Amino acid sequence: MTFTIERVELRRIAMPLVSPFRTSFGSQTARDILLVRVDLADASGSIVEGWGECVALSEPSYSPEYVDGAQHVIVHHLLPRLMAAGPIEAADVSPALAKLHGHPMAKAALEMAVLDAQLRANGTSFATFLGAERTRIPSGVSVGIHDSIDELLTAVQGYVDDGYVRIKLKIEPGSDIEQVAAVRDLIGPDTPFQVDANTAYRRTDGSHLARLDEFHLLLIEQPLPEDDIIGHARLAAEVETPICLDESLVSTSGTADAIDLGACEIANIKPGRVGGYLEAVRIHDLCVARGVPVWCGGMLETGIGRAANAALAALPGFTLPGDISASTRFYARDIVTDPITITNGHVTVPTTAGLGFDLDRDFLDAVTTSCISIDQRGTVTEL
Ligand code: NPG
Repeated sequence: MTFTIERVELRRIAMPLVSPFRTSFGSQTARDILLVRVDLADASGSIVEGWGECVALSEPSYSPEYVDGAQHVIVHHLLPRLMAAGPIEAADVSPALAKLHGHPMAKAALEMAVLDAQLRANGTSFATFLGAERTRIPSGVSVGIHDSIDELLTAVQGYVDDGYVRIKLKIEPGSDIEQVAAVRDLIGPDTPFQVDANTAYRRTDGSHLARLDEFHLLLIEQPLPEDDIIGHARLAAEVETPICLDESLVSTSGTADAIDLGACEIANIKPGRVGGYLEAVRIHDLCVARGVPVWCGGMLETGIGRAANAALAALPGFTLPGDISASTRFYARDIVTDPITITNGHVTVPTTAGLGFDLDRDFLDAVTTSCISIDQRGTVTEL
């Protein structure tokens, strides 16, 4: 079934974080998030609404995208193409936008909104649509860089008490070996534990990173700059701990190359980074065929993206716990009435029609900072 896009709404929301989140590329205390609402009409003219969440940050610090740029490219470049494409379904979004380079997070948000609307129209859950096999998934937590080891251990202990089954620690030069040793000591030898460098190291850091081997980590995530695939392959040969790529993986073909070169022993899949959930599934399928374990990354999503990620992570190739923590890990209150929670270290995969969330409209309005509407002719109206 295909649909006509009647109207698109771009809404910005301000969401304070419960505690600052520091990575090697910066510290965040709040998220400025772009939400996309599409109103689709089916052949009989019935309208169904769908929502997507753009994971771009305020600044181009994780990748070249940033939220103001994402909004601009959607209004001025992506939507005109999409509206001109005629009746569509979610699978048509990426091909319709393929001539426009880059901007995967903006494209992903549009595809996501169409997918949500389409699934709601069909009364199908995202998990069913994907062929997800599990009803619950293990939940990992991502722990930021802390000023002192005492503060770090207090934070980690809190997450262990919350039940998280896997700890991921952000590292950077000067905040790595000692911190990893202290956390390993606290959580014991059996708790799954991994680190994430967000590109903070250089090729010459191989022998330093090999010092992490003794802590039996699941993986070292993205130690080198995203374009340094050969460097990651060399590092994978030098370090026993498996090398996992995040920022480097932006497409199925690029992931295949990284695997072939020996640079990607484990893959972090983030739908926003690769241009959408449908490309994420293709990367998952490739990794399964190549025997590469995958896990689902997170971008501090609200209940919209968190619900969709939980369904994606229920696919069989996601054999490692993902960064799909409870909504309360980052937000005191979510914009959905059914926020993701964890029970015995696991998240229940949503089963409702659509991507699997129900908006809390009053709270959504309360956190909205701006809202525009775009009609089929491209006319923009401030709401
Ligand atoms: O649980 O949503 C989460 C956060 C997981 O650490 C996390 N994300 O580099 O993977 C990352 C990091 C990130 C967050 C990157 C926000 C970019 C933006």
